[in-house]
Amino acid sequence: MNWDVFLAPYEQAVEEIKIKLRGVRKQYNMSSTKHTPIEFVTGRVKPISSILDKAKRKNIPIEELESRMQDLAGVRIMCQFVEDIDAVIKLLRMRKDFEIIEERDYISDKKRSGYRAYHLVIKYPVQTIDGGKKILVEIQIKTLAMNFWATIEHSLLYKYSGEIPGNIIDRLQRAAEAAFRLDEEMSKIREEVLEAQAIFRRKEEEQRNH
Ligand code: 0O2
Repeated sequence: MNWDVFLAPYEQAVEEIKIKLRGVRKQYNMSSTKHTPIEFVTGRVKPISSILDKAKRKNIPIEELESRMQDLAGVRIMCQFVEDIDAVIKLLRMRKDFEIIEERDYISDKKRSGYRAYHLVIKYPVQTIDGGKKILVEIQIKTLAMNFWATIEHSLLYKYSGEIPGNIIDRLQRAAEAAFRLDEEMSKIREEVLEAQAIFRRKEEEQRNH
């Protein structure tokens, strides 16, 4: 298996999607009335060691990775408020440059670990020197609080090779509840925050036009 060649279209897809979504954010930021539902975007191609671990765990033969491992290419969209997640989903559903083939709502139905996020799997067309190719990309949409929790839990999973001790699992559950409450509280003051951000944007615009 030549991993560089195999993963090249995934690298390309991640870079292209990041640029497109950052463009969406820029368009919102140029408007003095609209709040951007996208706080920031990150992306990665799964490291080879993680691909091999997951393939083993899920019994996926190497030759079936392309069709069965949906997150070889992964893009994360971070939002300030839970309400923004719905706006981003709507925005993605409207796009014509890829096809959504699956949606997993771990917000209405959180995972047992406490993980919350909205996942979409898309079929994204990339152009290669051998012609066009459609590849799977997983888009995760999260609030900043959801992302904070998932990042910490992910490091602990790595540290303990998936077997996190019971007392830490309990703490993570409590932290997940706290992150949920933080999102709820922030939603309640959302209008105030949006107004403050709009004032700030208008001031910046005035300065730019001076
Ligand atoms: P990495 O290192 O982020 O690439 P499964 O692994 O069976 O749970 P599946 O069927 O591949 O998941 O799809 P799913 O549930 O959409 O999960 C894919 C990715 O979502 C994971 O990739 C994680 O990035 C994230 N994720 C899902 N569940 C959890 C969780 O409980 N905690 C954290 N921190 N992240 C989660 P990988 O390959 O597991 O890991």
